[in-house]
Amino acid sequence: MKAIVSLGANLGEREAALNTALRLLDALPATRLLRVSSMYETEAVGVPDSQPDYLNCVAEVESRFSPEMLLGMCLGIETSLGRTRPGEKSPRLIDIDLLLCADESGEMIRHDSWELILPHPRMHERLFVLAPLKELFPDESVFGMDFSVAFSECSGQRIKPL
Ligand code: PH2
Ligand code: MG
Ligand code: MG
Repeated sequence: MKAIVSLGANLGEREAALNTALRLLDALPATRLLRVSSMYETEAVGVPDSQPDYLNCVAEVESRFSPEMLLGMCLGIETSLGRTRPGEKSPRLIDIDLLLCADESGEMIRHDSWELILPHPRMHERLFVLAPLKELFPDESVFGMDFSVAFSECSGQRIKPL
């Protein structure tokens, strides 16, 4: 399958954390990194308090694992980079989320379990996801899902390429 992964960090050495996470993703068994967007400095979106800016990027990955298995391995990479979980929306050293997956025929995979919802339910509200995604998919469509309207509707969020 193919997966679109979102990476973010707003604590510590953010750029190093994203680069290490990307390297570890590519080093997972039966998994390889296909493409990575630029990095963007972004305002923290949807958090209750004021937080440091994030560094964000998205990547396209190919994997023989299921979405849930791949997510489990992403969480393992987060832990290996020192991620702790003091609260749900607290600042973090690294966050790796699955946004979208497609099966071997390119068909988008829908999934809804306690651990994982695909497509990611909040991706449409987040310029820090959609701007790097547009870099990889310039026609604003990924796995048959059009994100052009969503992209134009969240254009107010502060974001700048690194
Ligand atoms: N992640 C969140 C909440 N808010 N804001 C930005 N800019 N970037 C993120 O990666 C991010 C966020 C929850 O994971
Ligand atoms: Mg997240
Ligand atoms: Mg996460």
